[in-house]
Amino acid sequence: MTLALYGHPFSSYTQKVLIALYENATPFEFRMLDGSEPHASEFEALWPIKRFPILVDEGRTILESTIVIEYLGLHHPGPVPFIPADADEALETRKLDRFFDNYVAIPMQKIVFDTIRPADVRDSYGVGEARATLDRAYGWLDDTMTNREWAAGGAFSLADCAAAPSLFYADWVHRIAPSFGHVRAYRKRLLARPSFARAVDEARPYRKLFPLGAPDRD
Ligand SMILES: N[C@@H](CCC(=O)N[C@@H](CS)C(=O)NCC(=O)O)C(=O)O
Repeated sequence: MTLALYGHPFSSYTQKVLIALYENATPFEFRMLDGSEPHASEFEALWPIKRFPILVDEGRTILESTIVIEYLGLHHPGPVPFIPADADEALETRKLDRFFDNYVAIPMQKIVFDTIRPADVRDSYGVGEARATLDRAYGWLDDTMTNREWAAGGAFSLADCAAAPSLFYADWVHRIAPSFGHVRAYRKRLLARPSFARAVDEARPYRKLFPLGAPDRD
C-alpha cells in the first residue's frame, strides 16, 4: 500500500497536509507538481480543477486538504488524532479549520495571485478587501487565542494544520501587527512544531518563487 500525495513543497495547502503526515510519521510517496511529467498529466486527469494537494490511496482520490486530513485520521490513523472524539470539540476544530482556510488563506492567496496578474487586470479593490479581511481575522484570532495553546483549545489538531501555513504566508503578505501578540506567539509555536518546521525547511529552496519576494526571516 502506498499513499501518494500530489503537491508542491512551497504550497500552503500542500504543507497543511504534510504536517498531518509528518505528525503521525505516515509513509507516503510525494509526487511533485512542478510542471513535469508524468505527474502533471496524472494530476489534471484526477482533478480537473487543478488545485493541490490531492491524495491517492490505492486508486481512491481524495480531494481538498481538510478532507485529506480527515481521511488520514479515518483510514491511516496514528498517535495524533486530528479530529477530537468529543463531538463539540470536533465542531470547534472544524470551525477553526474553516476560519483559517476562508479568512486567512484565501485572502492571503488573493494578494499573492494579484501580483502575478498582468498589470492591466490587477484587482486593487479586491486586494484591499483581502487586506481588510486579514485585519479582521487577526483581531478575532487574537481574542480567541488569549488562553489557548492550540487553535481549537485542546490538543494539536486539523485546525493547527490549517493555521500553520496560512499564518506563515499571511504574515509575509500582510504583517501581523505587534498589537496581535497572541497571534504572533501562536505563529511562533507553530513554527517550532517539528512537523511544520520540517515542511518550512523543505520549502526553503523555493522561496525565490514567492511573487512578493520572501522576507529574510522565518
Ligand atoms: N480548497 C483547496 C485549496 C487548494 C489550493 O488553493 N491550492 C493551491 C496551492 S497552495 C493551488 O492549487 N494553486 C494552483 C492554482 O491556483 O492554479 C484545498 O483545501 O486543498
